[in-house]
Amino acid sequence: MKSPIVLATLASVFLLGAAPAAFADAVVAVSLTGDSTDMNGMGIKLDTPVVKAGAITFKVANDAMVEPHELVVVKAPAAGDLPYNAKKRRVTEAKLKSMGEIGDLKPGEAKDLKLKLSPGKYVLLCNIAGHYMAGMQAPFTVE
Ligand SMILES: [Cu+2]
Repeated sequence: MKSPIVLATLASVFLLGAAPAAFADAVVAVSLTGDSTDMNGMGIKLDTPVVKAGAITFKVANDAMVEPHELVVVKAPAAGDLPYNAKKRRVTEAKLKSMGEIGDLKPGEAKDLKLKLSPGKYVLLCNIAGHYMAGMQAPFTVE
C-alpha cells in the first residue's frame, strides 16, 4: 500500500504536469515542402493561419526530399507585396521587420521557433534564392 506522502507527491506531480496545459502557448505546425527538381511543389503549409497574441511555438518541419529550407517570420508591410530583389531572387529582409527565423533546415529535420507576437499581420517565408516566388510564403494573422 502506498503511503499518503507518496500519493500526495504523485498528485502534485500530476497537477504540476497538467497545469501548463491551461496556459499553453499557441502551437502552429509548419510544413516546408518542395525540391528544386520540382519547384511547383514548393510551399509552406500551416495547420492554422490565425492564433491569439502571446507566446507562439512554430513547430517547423522540412518535409522536402533533398532540399534545405528555412523559415523567416516578418511583419507584413502596411500595404502591397514584400520588397523583392528579382536579381537575387530573394525578399529584401533588410527592408522588413524580422520577428525571428530558423535557417538552413535540412530535409527531414524539425525545429521549434518560439516567438512572442503581438496582434497584426505577418508573413512566413523561405528566403533561399527562388523559393519565395516558387510559393514558399504564407500569410499569418495574430489577433
Ligand atoms: Cu525553401
